Amino acid sequence: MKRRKFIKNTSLSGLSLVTANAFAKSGIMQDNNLNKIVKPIVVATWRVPNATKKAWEILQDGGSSLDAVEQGCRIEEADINNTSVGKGGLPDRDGNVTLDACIMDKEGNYGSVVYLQDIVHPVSVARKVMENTPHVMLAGKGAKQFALSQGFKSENLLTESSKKAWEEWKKKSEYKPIINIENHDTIGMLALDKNGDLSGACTTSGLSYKMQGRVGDSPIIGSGLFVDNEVGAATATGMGEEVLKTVGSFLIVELMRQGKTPQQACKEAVMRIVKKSGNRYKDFQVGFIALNKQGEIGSYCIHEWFNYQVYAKDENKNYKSDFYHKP
Ligand code: SD4
Repeated sequence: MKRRKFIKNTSLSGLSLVTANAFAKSGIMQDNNLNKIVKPIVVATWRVPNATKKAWEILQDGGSSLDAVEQGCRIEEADINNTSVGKGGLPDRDGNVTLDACIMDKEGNYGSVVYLQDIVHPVSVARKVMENTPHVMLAGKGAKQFALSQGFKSENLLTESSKKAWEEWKKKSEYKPIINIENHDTIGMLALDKNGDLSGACTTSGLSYKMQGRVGDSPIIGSGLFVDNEVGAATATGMGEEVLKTVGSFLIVELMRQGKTPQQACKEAVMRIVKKSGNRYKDFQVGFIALNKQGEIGSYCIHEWFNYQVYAKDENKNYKSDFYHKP
């Protein structure tokens, strides 16, 4: 499904929209099912019910939040219809599919890969970086070499349809990243397991038709993802350059540490980006989700139609995020 259509479709989801609007008005997640301490729980950016379902099954079985977020993200990485993640992800302007991902556990350990090519599951490579190397981040050729050494298979990630889309884009070849809201659906996933431990992961093919070599916020600790098991976790989607400038996910976790709710913290992080951008925020999207130790969630974005998926209390639901720009 084309991103634009997808966004429009989400806008028409009747009942859930009514519920979501109620949340949007309050600015705080107030679903009666979710306002007590909730665990296990998993929350992810965008509409990814299959990914949260996978994570939920692991959490329900008593599995760790780390396994849950890794396995959940893998669902989207393998889905060739998701054009922003893993196989089927749109390439850079030269036709290379380059992937960024990271993962962070309850102890604050972190693993990340940037500019990884030909490997379907960068989130799992990131986990191997975390667990099997003395480093936290591997890039490009070295990341691929490491992945192969760990048993990952090399395969072409450019599908027929992503190749076609790239060829279509090349006709105009506007040599700047397209920064509208249609090309953002990185998956960022946060989970709290039955033990009350938090983990998070984030995986993306980055902005479509980016310059070759470009890396966004998603694999960068504190920007695309941050987890502090004493406090909470946060993850970002949207224009990575803007998230990087404010180290958005770390900021949200620190704000929660100071007593803000996940919702208040997400809003403040978005507002910082908006303020610093002058008028430019009108041209890009940024969205955050956050989850604290109590299982409370929050979400805020610049433009309408960012949504997020929550699996808690046996229900897998999608919510519309509250947003800043209300023209
Ligand atoms: C990036 N934040 O590479 C990512 C893009 C994104 O859905 O969120 N895409 O900047």
